[in-house]
Amino acid sequence: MFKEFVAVNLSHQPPYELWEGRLISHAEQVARVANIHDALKRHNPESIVYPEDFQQVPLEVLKQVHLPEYVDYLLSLREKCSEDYWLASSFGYGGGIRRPTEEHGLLGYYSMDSYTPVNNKTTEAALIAASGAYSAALSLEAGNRAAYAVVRPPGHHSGKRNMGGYCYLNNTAIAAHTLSQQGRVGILDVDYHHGNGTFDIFEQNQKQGEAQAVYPISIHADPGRKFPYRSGYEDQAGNDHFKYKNYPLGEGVTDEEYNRVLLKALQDLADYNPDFLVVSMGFDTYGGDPIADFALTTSYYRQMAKEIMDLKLKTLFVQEGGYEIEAIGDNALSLVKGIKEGLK
Ligand code: OKP
Ligand code: ZN
Repeated sequence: MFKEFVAVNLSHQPPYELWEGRLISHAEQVARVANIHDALKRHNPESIVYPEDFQQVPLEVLKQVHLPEYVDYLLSLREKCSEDYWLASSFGYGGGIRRPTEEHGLLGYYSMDSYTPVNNKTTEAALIAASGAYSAALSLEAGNRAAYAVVRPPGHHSGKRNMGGYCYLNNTAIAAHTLSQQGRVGILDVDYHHGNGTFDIFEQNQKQGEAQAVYPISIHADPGRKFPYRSGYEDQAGNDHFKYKNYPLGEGVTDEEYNRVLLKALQDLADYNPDFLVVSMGFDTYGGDPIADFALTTSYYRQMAKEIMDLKLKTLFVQEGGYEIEAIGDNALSLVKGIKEGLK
C-alpha cells in the first residue's frame, strides 16, 4: 500500500526573503505543494490523506528531536507575533552565546539566516507539516510499504535548536526519529541543498549520549559554493559512534552523473542494513529550478524512485525543496510513478 499525506498550508506564505541584501519574493510558495497536490489528485485521489486525518505529532516527540527550549519558543510565536512577518537581523552564530531577552534578538538566537520569516501562523503550519511526516511514518509502522509526505514548509535545514532555509521543524528528522524506535533507519537526502539540520539533530542527540539507530546520507551542491555554506563536505563523515556521509557535487549535474552517485549512496545504505528508509525529497535538482543549478529531467525522478525502491525497504519520501512551480507537479507525478512501479 502507498499513501500520500498532503499539507498545502495555505495560511503560511512569507511575502519576502532577504537575499544578498535585497528583499525578493519568497521562493517557498503555496503553489509548490498546491501544484503537486493537483497532479496527484488527477492521478490517484483515493491514496491522499489530508490534515484532518493526520495524527498530531506529540509534543514529547518534538522535544526529543529538537531542543525543548526551541520548541517552546516556536510555540510561543503564536501569541508573540501578529500577522506581520519578522525576519532576524542578528544571528546566534557559534557557541557560547547567551539567550537574549529582547524579541528580535531572540528570533536571531534561534535562526540561521534571513530566508526564514515568522508570523503568528508560522508555527501552526510547521506543526501540520511535521504531523504529515509523522503520520506517514506511522503508516509504515502499520504495514504500508511506502508513503509520501507532500508537505510545506520544508524541514531539513531546521536543526536541534534552529530554524533556517525556509524550515522551522525538521519533518524528516521527526519521521526518522519515530521510525528509529522500531528499527534501523537510513536517511537519504536528495534535495539540492545539504540537509544540515537533519545531520545536526542526530549528531547532537548522539552527543547527549543516546545511541542513534540512523544513518544519514546527503547528495547536494558543494556547500563551499551554495547554501547552507556550513556543512556537507565529503570529509565530514561523523565519528565512531555516529556515522554519516556527504556527496557534494558541482554545477550542471546530469541524470547520468546523478544516478552514478545515487547508486553509491544506495549501496552505502544497503550496507547499513536498515529496516526503514526516509528520503528528503527535493525537486530543486530539476534543470529549470530558479535557485539551483543541477540539470535533472522530469523523467529521471521516476528512475530515481525505482532505484530507491529497489532497496526493498519500507520507504517514506518527505517533500523538501523544489521551486520551479510549472514543472513541480509533473516531477512529483514522475516520482510517484516510479514509487508505484517499485511496489511490485
Ligand atoms: C531550502 B531547501 C535564493 C536564496 C536561497 C535559501 C535556500 C533554502 C533552500 N532566493 N537560499 O533545501 O530547498
Ligand atoms: Zn533545497
